[in-house]
Order: sequence, then structure tokens, then C-alpha cells
Amino acid sequence: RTLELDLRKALANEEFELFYQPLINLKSGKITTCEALLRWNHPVRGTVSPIDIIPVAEDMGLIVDLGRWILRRACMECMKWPDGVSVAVNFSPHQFHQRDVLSEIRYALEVSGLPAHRLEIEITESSLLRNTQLTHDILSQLHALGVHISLDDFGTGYSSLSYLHNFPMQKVKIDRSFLEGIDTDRPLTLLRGVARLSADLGMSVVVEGIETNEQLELISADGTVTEGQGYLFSRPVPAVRIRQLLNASH
Ligand code: G
Ligand code: G
Ligand code: NA
Ligand code: MN
Repeated sequence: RTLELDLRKALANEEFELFYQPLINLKSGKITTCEALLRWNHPVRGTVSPIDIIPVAEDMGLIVDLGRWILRRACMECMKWPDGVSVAVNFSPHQFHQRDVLSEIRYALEVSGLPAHRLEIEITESSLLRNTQLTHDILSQLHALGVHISLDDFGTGYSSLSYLHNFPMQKVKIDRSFLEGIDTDRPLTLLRGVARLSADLGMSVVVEGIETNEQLELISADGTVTEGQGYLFSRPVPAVRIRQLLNASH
């Protein structure tokens, strides 16, 4: 209840902030993309997680305004980065299926001046579950626009491997749960299998949640995984800090 009231004021009071976490090309070691992650600096509660913000904002109907703010801010921030670096923005199923999703994305690109190919939209499998034809149309139009689509948290939902070829997507992000027990045979075989399949279908493959050098070595060994993301490289950091990391990396 009070969270709702506070949330209404938060946009106007500029209490939201985007943090960024880099995705690293495993061959070159360079940052390819930075994922925008929402933070709410609540005056009393401190930092509030997006896990608590997004569902409430959706219930309140505030998600359109908040989503618009996130998308524009992320695109504007990306304009300050080296040319080859993209920005990734998370869309909940609710956001992805909102009626004006295409015009929202077009508008954010227009006002920021960001080329479409530098924007990645991260969706989860649950976004692909409903309205299959409509979903397919939206993805095709985004594809035509030049925006890239990433399938986030892959392997956690009601994963159907058919998603990987039925929808036009450029990137698969293998969920960090696949790294659990990676030092044993079976999980590694599973991860490599999913990676190989995605790569064979023409997608780039990211492994999320890399925390140790051992994990990095295991997933890098066969060259299938193109990018990595995780605390080993960097935690999500404020915009100023990501610019420093980018300057050091490029
Ligand atoms: O950054 P963190 O690990 O706390 O994020 C927690 C969850 O919130 C993740 O699932 C992430 O995808 C989601 N999330 C973070 N930022 C955003 C955002 O801007 N929009 C949406 N829809 N989800 C976000
Ligand atoms: O759902 P999504 O993949 O967008 O969520 C990203 C979330 O994962 C963010 O909350 C981010 O803080 C978290 N995260 C990023 N890297 C790591 C990592 O190496 N380990 C763990 N445990 N969490 C991570
Ligand atoms: Na994500
Ligand atoms: Mn993810």
C-alpha cells in the first residue's frame, strides 16, 4: 500500500536509477553489451529490488511510464558509450505484450538517436508462451527494425527448445542455474548441449552468473559460448562506473 504511494512519487522525484552490468566477449575480453538493471533509491527503505518494483508497478498501471523511462534512459546512456557497445533492456511479459510496445521502442530510439542495432530487448520464455501469432509478429517487426532480441534466463521456464528456432532471436542467455555443479560431468554436458544447439541455430550464446575462474574455464573450453556475464567480470554498477569500465576496455 505505502509502497504503491511511494512508487507514484518516485518517478517525479527521480528516485529511480539504472545500474549496468557488462557482457564480455570471451575471445577478445571486451565489453560487447551492458545490461540495464533498475534500482530504486527509496528515501527510507534504501535500495528496493526490481523484483519488488516491477509487479507492483504493473498492478498499478505505472509500468508504462516506468518502462518508458527505463528504455529512454538506457538508450540515452548507450549513446555515451563506444560505438560497438550495445545496451540490453529487460522487458517483463506484461511490458512486452503491451499494445504500444513497438512505438515505445521506436520512439526511444528516435529521441535518443541510438541506432536500432545497438538495442537488445531481453525477454524470458514466459513472454513467448502467450498469443503466439501476435508474439511472432512483434518479434518480426522488431527484427525488421534492426533491434536485437535476447532470450533471458534460458532453461528456467517451461522451456521448449522449439522456441529457439520458431522465433527470430539473436541471443540466448543461459541461466546461471546451469552453473550449479558445473565441475561435475552432467551439468557441463547439459550446458554445452544447450550452447551448441543455440549456436548451431545461428544465435550468440551468453552464460550468466559466472562467479569463478573455474566456471569461466569450463564454459570457454570448447569455444561455443560467445559471451559471459557475472560477478567475476563485474557486478551491476552505476552509469558513471560503467563508463570507466568501457573506457578501460576499449
Ligand atoms: O538486478 P537484479 O539482479 O536485482 O534484478 C532482479 C530481477 O529484476 C532480474 O530478473 C531482472 O531481469 C529484473 N529487472 C531488473 N531491471 C529490470 C527492468 O528494468 N525491467 C524489468 N522488467 N525487469 C528488470
Ligand atoms: O533475470 P536477469 O538475468 O535479468 O537477472 C539478472 C540478475 O542476476 C540481476 O539481479 C543481477 O544482479 C544478478 N546477477 C548478475 N550476475 C550475477 C552473478 O554472477 N551471480 C549471481 N548470484 N547473481 C548475478
Ligand atoms: Na536480463
Ligand atoms: Mn537473466
